[in-house]
Amino acid sequence: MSTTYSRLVLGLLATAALAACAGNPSPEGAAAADTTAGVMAAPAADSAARDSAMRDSAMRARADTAMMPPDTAMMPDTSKVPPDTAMMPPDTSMARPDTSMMPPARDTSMMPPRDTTMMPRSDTSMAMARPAAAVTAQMQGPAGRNLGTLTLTQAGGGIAISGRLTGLPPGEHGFHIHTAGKCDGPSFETAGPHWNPTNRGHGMNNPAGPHFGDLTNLMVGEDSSVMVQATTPAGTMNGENSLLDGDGAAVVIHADADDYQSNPAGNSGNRIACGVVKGSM
Ligand SMILES: [Cu+2]
Repeated sequence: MSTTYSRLVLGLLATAALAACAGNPSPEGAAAADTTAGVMAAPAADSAARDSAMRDSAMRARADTAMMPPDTAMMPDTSKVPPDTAMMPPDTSMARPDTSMMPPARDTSMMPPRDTTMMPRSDTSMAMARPAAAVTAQMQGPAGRNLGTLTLTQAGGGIAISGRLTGLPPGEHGFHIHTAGKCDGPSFETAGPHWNPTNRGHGMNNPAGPHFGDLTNLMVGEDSSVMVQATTPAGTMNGENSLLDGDGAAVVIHADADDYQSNPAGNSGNRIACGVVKGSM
């Protein structure tokens, strides 16, 4: 076989292979073209070398036979597309774990408190008030000074009140929930009488008592602060005879100690602090 004839055969084979390759842009197709054309650089690992070798082969074939379509020499470039495309799925799969990891982290931190507070209550009337599942009373002095915030929660047979207050006169002070959600200083008379939906007498030591709103006296320290931890003898946040009724409620502190039996407020004197109960559960 003469050199010229051999080149002609190789050129024809390369043309056929490249034409086939054009219809199959996969790297496997390009590799098949290399093998069929007998290109010496075929073992080269990188596609750049392979492209270069194929281009050389195509140019030789064109020079010898003039049968090679000009644009066929460009075809090996299409073999560069599949590698780029093959890189994209890993990128997409990399983004997926990040997205799937983040929502659970948020959900885990947010869900338990809501679930825990929502679970015991199953009646539909409370479902309406779910967005703000907290009830508080920001206590203020006669001139409007902020003394601290108390938190109210449903606790067994009554309403539990807790929090830290400051700026109060040291000593023992009557402490009640009054029936109206209004705290107009300096007398706070707008808070009305004690929360007493069942019309009982005042005080735990009163045979006819107590009021739902009766609480144990606050013992304010010499530093004028007190840690409040008290529970009403009865009452609920919602439903019949509830704290969160139409006119609301207020937490009130008196100047003197409550004797737990005298009507209507245990001889506890003036109202020196008041906080409107706000929120819902
Ligand atoms: Cu009172």
